[in-house]
Amino acid sequence: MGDYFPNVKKINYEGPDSKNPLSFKHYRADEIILGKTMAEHLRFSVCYWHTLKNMGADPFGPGAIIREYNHSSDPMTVADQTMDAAFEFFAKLGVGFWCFHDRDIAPEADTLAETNKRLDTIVAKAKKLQADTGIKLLWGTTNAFSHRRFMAGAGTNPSPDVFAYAASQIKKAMEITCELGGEGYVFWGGREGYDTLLNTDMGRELDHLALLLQMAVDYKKKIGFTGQLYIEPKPKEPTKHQYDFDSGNCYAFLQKYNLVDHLKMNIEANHATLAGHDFCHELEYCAANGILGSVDANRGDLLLGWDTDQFPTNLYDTAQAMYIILRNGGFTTGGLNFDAHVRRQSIDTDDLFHAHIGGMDAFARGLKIAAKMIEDKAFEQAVTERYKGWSGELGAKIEKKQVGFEELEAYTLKHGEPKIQSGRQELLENLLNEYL
Ligand code: XLS
Ligand code: NI
Ligand code: NI
Repeated sequence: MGDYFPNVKKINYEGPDSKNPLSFKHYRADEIILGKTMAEHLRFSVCYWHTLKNMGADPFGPGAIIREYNHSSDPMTVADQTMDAAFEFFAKLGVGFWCFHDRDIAPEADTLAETNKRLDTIVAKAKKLQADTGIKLLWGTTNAFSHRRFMAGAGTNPSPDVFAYAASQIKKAMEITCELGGEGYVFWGGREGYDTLLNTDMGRELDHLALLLQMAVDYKKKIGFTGQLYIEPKPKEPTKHQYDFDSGNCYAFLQKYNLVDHLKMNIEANHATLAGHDFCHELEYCAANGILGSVDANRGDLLLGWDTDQFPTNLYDTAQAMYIILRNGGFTTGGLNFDAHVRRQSIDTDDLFHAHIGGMDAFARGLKIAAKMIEDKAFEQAVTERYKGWSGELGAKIEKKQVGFEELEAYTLKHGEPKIQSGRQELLENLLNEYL
């Protein structure tokens, strides 16, 4: 491990009264909530691409952040030092997991063979650091969107040669994820979408995307990789219209191509809002359909309207998100991965710690609030009450498919105008605020 963050020691829980900004006020890894530790519930993960590699570049200028591990002119020295810095950071923060894209951890060389060799070198190092620290890989993924060869997509590229390149890259990324004991593997559609329909055969592109995923499912079996596969929906950016628009859209795609048993969703908060939903809508949709897998924990900025990938700080969101996640049985293979980066002006290494500490405390509070909401059953009772008609005779007959239009018409003619009830939204919103 490195010594790239010398000013920061291990971050400890000091409680809500502490004035030390480099401490947790709410996240106490071993505190038991509803029968599990906070660490087991929250399964925090640091992402390599933002936390280690993002230097604050935006569409108007290059990065403004300078990191000690990033100085060498030799790209493999940078990769090696970055891995040391990464594990120093993970360990000081006290997270259990990390995530990476293949190209984050080792730079691309002139040929695929040479690139894969570089990956092997870095993966051997990561494996050792994982063993030394006990930090595990939540998921791995492929960057098949940055290189110019992927400008028109990877699986949906008009060229089968580019499709083949993407497949080769995913093959290797799945192998190294398996080698590192990864608990999952993510497919974010990168540039799988279109900028104009005038040059696009949408039906064919969707068929190809499904073929690529089917190959991944087959190869997973072949190499004995037992991690969970996920799709990460996102509606736009970089293309005007990404095919994996939202979880509803992805679910339809998976069903059409018989992939639904093999992939779950990795829901990113900022992608949910870009799709015109909110974070909780996407989580609840997945929970309702048995496809909730993992979470990219971040937030957007309503006024900017793009994927700003900010750290989550909003308790209203984290509490309601944890309420959904807990009622769905909690995470199994998934976790809360901070797919978030500090702002361009946050140039100090301390800022990286403040960002993650804030996100972890926001979710720790969310967890505690959600646990209390579950224990009190107030919201559960309100929902049960609202649907209680369905436990009566008529509701049961409809749900059991014992009646059709004719029987329901006869019932309505007999009983007349239905009784209606208040939705009680304001009451419930006020109640939620009592918990915050
Ligand atoms: C980009 C995505 C990406 C995925 C992993 O918007 O969020 O970071 O999480 O490829
Ligand atoms: Ni993401
Ligand atoms: Ni994002």
